[in-house]
Amino acid sequence: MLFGLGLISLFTGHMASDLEWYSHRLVRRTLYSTLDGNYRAPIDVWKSQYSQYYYGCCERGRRYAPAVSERMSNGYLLIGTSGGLNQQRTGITDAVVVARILNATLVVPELDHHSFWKDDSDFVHIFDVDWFISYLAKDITIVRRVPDKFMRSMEKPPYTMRVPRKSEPDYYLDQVLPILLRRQVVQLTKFDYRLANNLDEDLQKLRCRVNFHALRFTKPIQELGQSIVMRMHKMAHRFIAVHLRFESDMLAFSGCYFGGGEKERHELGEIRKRWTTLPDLSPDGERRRGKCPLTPHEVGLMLRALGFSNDTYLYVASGEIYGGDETMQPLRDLFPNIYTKEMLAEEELKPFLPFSSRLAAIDYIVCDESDVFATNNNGNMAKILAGRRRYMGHKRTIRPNAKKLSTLFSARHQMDWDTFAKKVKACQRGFMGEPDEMRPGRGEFHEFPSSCVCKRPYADELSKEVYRPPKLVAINLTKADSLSNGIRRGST
Ligand SMILES: *[C@@H]1O[C@H](CO)[C@@H](O)[C@H](O)[C@H]1NC(C)=O
Ligand SMILES: *[C@@H]1O[C@H](CO)[C@@H](O)[C@H](O)[C@H]1NC(C)=O
Ligand SMILES: CC(=O)N[C@H]1CO[C@H](CO)[C@@H](O)[C@@H]1O
Repeated sequence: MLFGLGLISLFTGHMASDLEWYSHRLVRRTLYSTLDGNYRAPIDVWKSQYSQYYYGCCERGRRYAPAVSERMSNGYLLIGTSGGLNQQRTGITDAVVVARILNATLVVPELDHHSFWKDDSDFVHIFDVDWFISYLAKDITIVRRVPDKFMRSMEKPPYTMRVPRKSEPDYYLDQVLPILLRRQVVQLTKFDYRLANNLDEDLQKLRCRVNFHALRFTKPIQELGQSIVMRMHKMAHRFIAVHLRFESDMLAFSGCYFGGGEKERHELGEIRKRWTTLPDLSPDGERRRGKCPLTPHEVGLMLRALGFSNDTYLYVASGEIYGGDETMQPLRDLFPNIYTKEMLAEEELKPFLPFSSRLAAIDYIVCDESDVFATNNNGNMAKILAGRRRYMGHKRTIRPNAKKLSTLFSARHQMDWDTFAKKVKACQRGFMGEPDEMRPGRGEFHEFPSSCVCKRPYADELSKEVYRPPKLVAINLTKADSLSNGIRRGST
């Protein structure tokens, strides 16, 4: 099989990377199989052992064309983003790439003020706009607004259109470019994830430059976020940030049942009436399909089962938790050291309180800087941060395998703790933020920015070892030994 793949890799670069993936995977399997013959070695819950072999990379290629100047560009692109902070981030990222594809001048995007999150903040309130413009100066030209003299000379208001989600670059060249050339100003509305998942490498790397570098929060947001991180680190050498989506609206929308009896069914049912077009869902069916966010209690059980001890410090990033303290108590019982931004920065937080996006940005910073990031959901923030943390050196990121865990949670009382813990570990394999969990090109680019994750030369050395198994076993037994010791120490 390897020989076949190797041959194909002579012809296409793409297959070559698949081959690397396979061989790397094989090495890991061999590694694990030396431990108990069952590919089930424990992993270090705080840090991926393989992260050191990868680094983020998104430099411009050598033949990358310079940015088109405002004077030479094909026109001005106005963008209206949609959704909450993280959905808007994907929109801004794709807006930059679309401007590059069209040789357009990008006007600083407008943020959505009417989403569920209702926030009047503009781009300049959330993101450092000067940095955004200058960081991307070699990619595209960005201006704060369409020049006045231009606006005055326009006979009609700007042409407005809404492109389908995940459109190919050709769609923009065929459908948007002719209008841009004719009208000189085009406005794209409801703009979030509007470019295809797979683009050519230059454009994927541009996505990473925008998302991971050009979009920097404003100074007040950055400073408060960092000081909360410092306060956490002052108390604990390392901490887990847990992002809990457990607001009543969100739970009602999911159609799931969370064990709160008639009271919950009634309350969430009432909220659900707000949306007239929601389909009738079976709560059990949704749970089995892995569509339900974990309860705070379930998140706690998962983390404890994975091996985090009860003295671990947790930072909880969330909106208003449905059921409040009562819902949080079971998590607090499992992890007594729980902190939130409200607890760590009560006074300093006040100016931010009216702005949900700025609050979300502060949580984003703390979650990004945490040693371990865990979520109870698979929403936009979870995806965006999972991708970012891969790029930033595969910092441990734990996302629940809700489909498998749901069965396990419902059978929790039919087994002892050790059996439960072992099964949770097995369920979570492939959901721990390890470098090779996903094949390059699979998944959403924001979650797994494979074009912007490079391997250090040593990783290739390691891959080659697969052809010499005896030596491999000798090498890695040593490593595996110290690893499993680390785990045993960590869980006591
Ligand atoms: C954009 O400009 C480059 C040169 O910088 C040119 O090769 C390309 O064809 C232009 N594309 C469009 C859509 O104008
Ligand atoms: C952790 O659990 C142990 C018993 O297993 C208990 O003695 C200790 O007080 C707990 N620590 C915290 C911080 O609750
Ligand atoms: C040949 C080789 O790289 N062996 C390594 C196996 O792992 C141990 C423990 O980390 C290293 O000390 C060896 O150098």
